[in-house]
Amino acid sequence: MRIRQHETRKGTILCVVVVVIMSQVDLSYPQHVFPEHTRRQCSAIKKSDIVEYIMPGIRQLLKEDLAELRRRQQEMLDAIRGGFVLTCPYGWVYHDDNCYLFTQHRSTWQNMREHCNARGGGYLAEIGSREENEFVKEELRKRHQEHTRGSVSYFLGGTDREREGVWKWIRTGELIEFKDFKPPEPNNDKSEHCLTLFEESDFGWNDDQCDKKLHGICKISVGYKFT
Ligand SMILES: [Ca+2]
Ligand SMILES: [Ca+2]
Repeated sequence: MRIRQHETRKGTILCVVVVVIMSQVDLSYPQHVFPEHTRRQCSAIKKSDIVEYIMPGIRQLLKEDLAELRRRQQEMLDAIRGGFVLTCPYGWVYHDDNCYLFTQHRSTWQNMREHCNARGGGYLAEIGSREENEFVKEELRKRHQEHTRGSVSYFLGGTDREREGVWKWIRTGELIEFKDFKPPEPNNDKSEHCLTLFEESDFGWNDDQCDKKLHGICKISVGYKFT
């Protein structure tokens, strides 16, 4: 009796598994895939059988996912208790572990550097890749869809004031490798030594005068301790 029960249970499990698999590839599975005795056995499967054999597995998976979510939540709480902010402050935009602030006010390049620094130790943005450049340009396009006339510029943290045509990031002194100047820029027209993104060229790069009052883009690492 016990052996018979065991075999019936095995057959039911087999049917449940086969039905689940075959229903993904062939909706007409019972008619030509299984022999007669298998079809009879499978047709006897009840909803309660599926609940008995499949649901425990699903419940276990849900438990594991929940445990993982709890672990990650705890990690975040620990980080916040340690004084580190893992998301950007209000008004900043998150991208790839960095926060970006697109200033609404305008000031000179030097004053904009100080403004960024006063915002929790940020700096005038450095752009290190085509992907990051595209992110920044897309953010600017969103902000200037209608209300400007192509004349808006945003300072970045690059300059060639030490040596004409040699572009460096002011914070680190490193040479700028990725560039997105749109010809005829950089043209050093009337001594332009500060790097901007210029709306007229769909926010391509431009050299502009450092004493102009323009918008700026501040940047800071997302793990930085804001004070
Ligand atoms: Ca220049
Ligand atoms: Ca220029």
